[in-house]
Amino acid sequence: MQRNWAWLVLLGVAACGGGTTENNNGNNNGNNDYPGDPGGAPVQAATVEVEDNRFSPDAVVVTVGGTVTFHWVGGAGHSVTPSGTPTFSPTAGVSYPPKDLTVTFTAPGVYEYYCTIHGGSDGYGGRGNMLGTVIVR
Ligand SMILES: [Cu+2]
Repeated sequence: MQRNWAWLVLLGVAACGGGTTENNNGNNNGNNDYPGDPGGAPVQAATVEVEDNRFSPDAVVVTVGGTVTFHWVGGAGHSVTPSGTPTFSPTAGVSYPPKDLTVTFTAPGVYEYYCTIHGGSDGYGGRGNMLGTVIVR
């Protein structure tokens, strides 16, 4: 009986723990999970490709005052829309290549965003296909 309980605890951790820690960049069909902190040193300037239908990479880490440039490469339309707090600007409505959007992040935080077409129906929290995170530290 003791062993059975241990297995249940392990299963519970596996089922609940992935949402906030894993980074699913290996999923080519979308960013279905919460894009977690990829770790590593923050960079001054990061680029995120806006693809069909994912942000790649779906999580970047930049310095305070650093920039993220979103670069549209997909054939379908995609937006870069902040979700929740903190927010950021400028943003981009549904757009097509050739387009670049550069955002400067002036305060530390975890900035969540999504595509209004391919993200969750209720934004970032819906865990739709196109979710991204900018971590500023
Ligand atoms: Cu999209």
